[in-house]
Amino acid sequence: MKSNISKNYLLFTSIISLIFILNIKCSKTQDVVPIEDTTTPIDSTNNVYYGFVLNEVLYDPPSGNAGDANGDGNRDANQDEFVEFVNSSEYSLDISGYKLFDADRLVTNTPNHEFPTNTVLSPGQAVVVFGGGTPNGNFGGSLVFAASSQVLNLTNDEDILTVKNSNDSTLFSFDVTVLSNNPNESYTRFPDLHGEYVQHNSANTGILFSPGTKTDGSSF
Ligand SMILES: [Ca+2]
Ligand SMILES: [Ca+2]
Ligand SMILES: [Ca+2]
Ligand SMILES: [Ca+2]
Repeated sequence: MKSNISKNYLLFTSIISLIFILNIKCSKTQDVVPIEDTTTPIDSTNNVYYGFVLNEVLYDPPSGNAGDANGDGNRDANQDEFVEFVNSSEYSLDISGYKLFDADRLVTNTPNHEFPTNTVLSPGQAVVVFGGGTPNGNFGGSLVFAASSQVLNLTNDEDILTVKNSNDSTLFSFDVTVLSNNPNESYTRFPDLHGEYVQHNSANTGILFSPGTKTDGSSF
């Protein structure tokens, strides 16, 4: 009888422990998990990382008012550049300490942008980093930053954007060079998140970029 009680008690505590462990695992934020090699240029779909997708890049803001991507009323070739990432996972994603570099800054290991502490992306949420200025708008409810160094410096004719995590491991890079035809619009994955990179206007006619939203202007 005593033995049965012990067995039942052991079974009970084991189940409780298992539930506890599973619960911790589910509520925890998840690190980015590479699902493919990402050394290939951006004209390939290989550089998709589970949970942190580079969905859109504007390295060549259109001239004139049409190029005021950050919505601050001033078109600036550097300030209106942006990159858009999306948490495509079902977990919250802590990107604190993630860093963005252009080719020059990678050499000197001084990031163009470093996400501040407590930067957490909800499942499905986007984050946009502009080159600078004072971003003004809703941007689909995404997190919005101006680059911490005040410039992304994505050189139009030849450059590489590199993304590192908080451990300074390279997650992936985006090679502008293969697309360096002065598009005066962004490159976006189309369909969003999973497609190849295309010029934005070919995904949504007349719309040159969509910081924080899908190509059709809806929220992620
Ligand atoms: Ca540029
Ligand atoms: Ca602007
Ligand atoms: Ca550059
Ligand atoms: Ca977009």
